[in-house]
Amino acid sequence: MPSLERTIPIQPQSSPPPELRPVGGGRWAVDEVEALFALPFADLLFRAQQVHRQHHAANTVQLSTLLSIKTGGCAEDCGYCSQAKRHGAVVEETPLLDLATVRTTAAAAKAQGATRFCMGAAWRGPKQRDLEPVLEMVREVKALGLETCCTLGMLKEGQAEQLRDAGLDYYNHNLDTAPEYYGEVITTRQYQDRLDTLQRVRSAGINVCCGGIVGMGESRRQRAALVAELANMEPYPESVPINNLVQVEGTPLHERLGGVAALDAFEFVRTIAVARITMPKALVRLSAGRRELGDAGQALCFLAGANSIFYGDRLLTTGNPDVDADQALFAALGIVPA
Ligand code: SAM
Ligand code: DTB
Ligand code: SF4
Repeated sequence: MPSLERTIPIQPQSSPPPELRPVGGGRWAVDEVEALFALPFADLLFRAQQVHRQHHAANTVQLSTLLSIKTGGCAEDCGYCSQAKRHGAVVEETPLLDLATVRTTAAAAKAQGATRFCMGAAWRGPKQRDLEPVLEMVREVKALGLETCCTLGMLKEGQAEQLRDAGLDYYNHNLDTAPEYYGEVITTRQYQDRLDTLQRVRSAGINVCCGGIVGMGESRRQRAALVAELANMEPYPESVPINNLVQVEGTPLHERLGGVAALDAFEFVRTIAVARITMPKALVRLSAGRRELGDAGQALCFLAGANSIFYGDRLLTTGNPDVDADQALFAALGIVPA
């Protein structure tokens, strides 16, 4: 077979890539991030690929598996969430799982190829009596040779250190949306509460996993503001989950948006690309909403610089592509799990 070089002449680039750093002393202005969003689609993806290949191995994707260790009955009022008690029990409540179940599920995730195991609990934040059994879970999962991650809500003084000492590698706590849209989605806690927990995680020396949700009815400028907020953290998060809202019946956002996707797939892909450009070294995780995107949409997300996914048939309370479907997609795209 003739080589590609011989059959397809490679066009030299007409000009060097434009400056990708923010101009304002290292911080990203919302205007600058919005300008990235506004680029022609192919130019945006081209830039994102350039940044991606400077900082990461091409064609590799990191796999994280999620487990809901305590489901439903949450006191908060997050408008997107199936687990808030006040939304009328959209999901069945389940108390904290026992250690053996967590161990077995984590071992199965590892056998399927996951490298990180993330345990999520529907709490505003853990009480000390809640934290003790979770520390045991972290020790067990770590002992299996997996990276450990927890998402337990807001942490109080000293709790991050306990998690670190148990072997926690990452703590997931999302900013969720732009500061100016936050009050439209959640009223029972403030943006500053989220930032305070993230600071506690950072100070304890745990890696930060922090991203948000798009498709909640926010404007493009507000999406840009969320990305700017993440990118301007010092340092920016090691992992950045970008969730496309899963509209769950019974939640206020489902009611507001009527079950109709608020974003087209291209805008979601753009969000991934902008996250990649502004946070070059982060793992950018293509998170909730993969089933709705389909294979072609996901392929564009990988092209835009996503290099991590939630892997396994369930997220917390909603579905996720089957492991077999993901394996087939990786094979079709030549992707190798990292
Ligand atoms: N209760 C803890 C908290 O809120 O921090 C941890 C679990 S909470 C379910 C973790 C994250 O999942 C949320 O911050 C949100 O970003 C994401 N999430 C929850 N429901 C979602 C949905 N329906 N669609 C997309 N992302 C969602
Ligand atoms: C994150 O950013 N997304 C995950 C994880 N962190 C905890 C959760 C997605 C939840 C999707 C809706 C559900 O399954 O309940
Ligand atoms: Fe509770 Fe977390 Fe759901 Fe908010 S996102 S209602 S804090 S489980």
